[in-house]
Amino acid sequence: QGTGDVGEALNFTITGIEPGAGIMTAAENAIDVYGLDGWSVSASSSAAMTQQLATAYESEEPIIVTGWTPHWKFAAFDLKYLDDPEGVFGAEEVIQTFARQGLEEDHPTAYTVLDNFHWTADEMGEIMIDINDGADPAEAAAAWVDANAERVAEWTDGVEPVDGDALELVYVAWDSEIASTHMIGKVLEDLGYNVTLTPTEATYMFEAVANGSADATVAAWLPETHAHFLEDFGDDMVDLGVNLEGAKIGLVVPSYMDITSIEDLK
Ligand code: PBE
Repeated sequence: QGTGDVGEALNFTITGIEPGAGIMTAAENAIDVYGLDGWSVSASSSAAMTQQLATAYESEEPIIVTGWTPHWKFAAFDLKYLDDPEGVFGAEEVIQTFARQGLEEDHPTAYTVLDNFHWTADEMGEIMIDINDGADPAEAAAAWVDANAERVAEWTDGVEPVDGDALELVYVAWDSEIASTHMIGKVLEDLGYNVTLTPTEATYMFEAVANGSADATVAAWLPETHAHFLEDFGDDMVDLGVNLEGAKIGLVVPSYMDITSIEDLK
């Protein structure tokens, strides 16, 4: 199959996720930067994207998705990132935690735990894979917290338990963030908080933390993916630092496809 055929076979469409995700903006930029005339990125949802990926994969059909790591799809399917010689999708990303102003004074226990929270892509992957295998996110998170008491103790060591204080974490329903938010939410529940997990769109996630209507998010991808949100809201949030290293975004295809670079889509 010549690379020109890939575009035709795909109707010149990259399978995207939720509008508002940083990776959607990056994919649009890639179309510009690489001069992929006629190509577009279809917006849908993360769940729809992985469904289409699974369907294509089963019949070894071509598909290009907006993909990211950590994600269970790399465990479930044999996939590869397309090379990005222009660096449109950035290099290595990290995931950061942001709190609302005043959280440290109002809820010092939660603030300390969120500040301490740091784990690996593999650890996040354990929960994601569980959820993809059919576990309820809350149950998968609870099972992981139970099985990883030593890890959790690194974050909770020396903090004072509370008695039912309300706490709200905001996130977007990306698979990675479903896993992390449910996990840290469970840790905070176990310390006595009455935790609400609120799924929303990316802009509102940052806006809610910036205007103080939510307490924190563990779902900020930097330095590239959410840079534009940080410009808008960064000054009004408290940066609690990196909670995961080694994240990445890009265009992802099944390994059986014979293209290797975004340039091959021209
Ligand atoms: N993602 C997952 C998000 C950040 C986390 C890569 C889909 C985004 O593109 O904004």
